[in-house]
Amino acid sequence: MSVLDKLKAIQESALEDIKVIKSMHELNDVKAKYLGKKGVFSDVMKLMKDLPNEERPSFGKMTNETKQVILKYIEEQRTLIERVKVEEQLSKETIDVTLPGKRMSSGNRHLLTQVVEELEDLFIGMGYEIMEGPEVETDEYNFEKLNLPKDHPARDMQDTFYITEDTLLRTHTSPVQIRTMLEVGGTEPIKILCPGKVYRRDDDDATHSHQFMQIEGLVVDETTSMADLKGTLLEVANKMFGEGRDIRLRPSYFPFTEPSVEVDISCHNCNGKGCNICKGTGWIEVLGAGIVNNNVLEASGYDSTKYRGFAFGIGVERMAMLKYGINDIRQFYTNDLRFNKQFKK
Ligand code: 2U9
Repeated sequence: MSVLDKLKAIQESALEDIKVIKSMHELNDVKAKYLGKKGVFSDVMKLMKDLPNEERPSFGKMTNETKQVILKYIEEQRTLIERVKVEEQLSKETIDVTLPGKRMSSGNRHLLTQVVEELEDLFIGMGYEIMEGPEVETDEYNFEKLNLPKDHPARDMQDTFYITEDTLLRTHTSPVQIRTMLEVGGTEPIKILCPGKVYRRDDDDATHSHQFMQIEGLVVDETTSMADLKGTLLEVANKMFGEGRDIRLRPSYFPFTEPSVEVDISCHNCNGKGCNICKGTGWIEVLGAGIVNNNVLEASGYDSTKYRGFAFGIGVERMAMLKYGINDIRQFYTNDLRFNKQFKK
């Protein structure tokens, strides 16, 4: 067999091998078989030494041309394998537009979060700053500086979760106001809203929970008065329970405010006529408030002959229950989606 015939035979057998290949790794094997270092051509090159000198250049040229042709076959087959793979994938991924769609369910904010955010927006609109603080507090910030001396009944072990003799789970967000007053150092006015979780040693039932959300507000400046407090709370009543609400203040007692008031809103359900929500009175009690007790101002570095303040406290669950007609506070904490999803906006 002439050298030329031998090269032709190699080329043909390579073509036979290559055209049936279906995977990349087989193709790489065949490439190594023909063009690799120990491949078929390494044997061919050995023939060179038996050739007369003048035939060697043309033999070399022919060998290279054959190699190029085989490489071309390999590359063509590679393209073909890739195309088949893409086509297979495309046919597998075809979308059947006639299939019924899957309903995507989206979540929503918890009702308590919604009510807190609604109140925050309202107060930010009136120039308040939102302040937060720790839930584990000292007895001093939670009680002492709020005019609740050591023998005050509210400090009772029955009502408060004590951690040590001096540390406890805060029973209201008022220590956040104390911390702010101390930070400002009695030199500047304050206008803050303090939302957060608070804890009391209550037995849980439809209207009580050992943990609940409070929002307290505090304004301290040189001129503020009961009239400002009343105007602010009227705004809250109208924004939270609908335009046309009225409020009334009844005398009350809190150690941290003097005078203190309990605030009723005219019933949004019956417009004051009397219904089951307002128990026939036309009024609903929604929050407590008052003028900051001078002892409280002084205990946190404010000169009570120069500064005055008003403060209020809102139980967020109670406000949400009244607004949305919810009759059991435990609904807020059980994470029953049938409840939670009713408040999707
Ligand atoms: C400072 C001074 C005064 C906050 C106040 C109330 C009245 C009040 C209740 C509402 C429902 C608690 O969640 S509730 O049970 N709160 O009635 N809170 S005045 O007075 C302060 C707070 C901080 C420095």
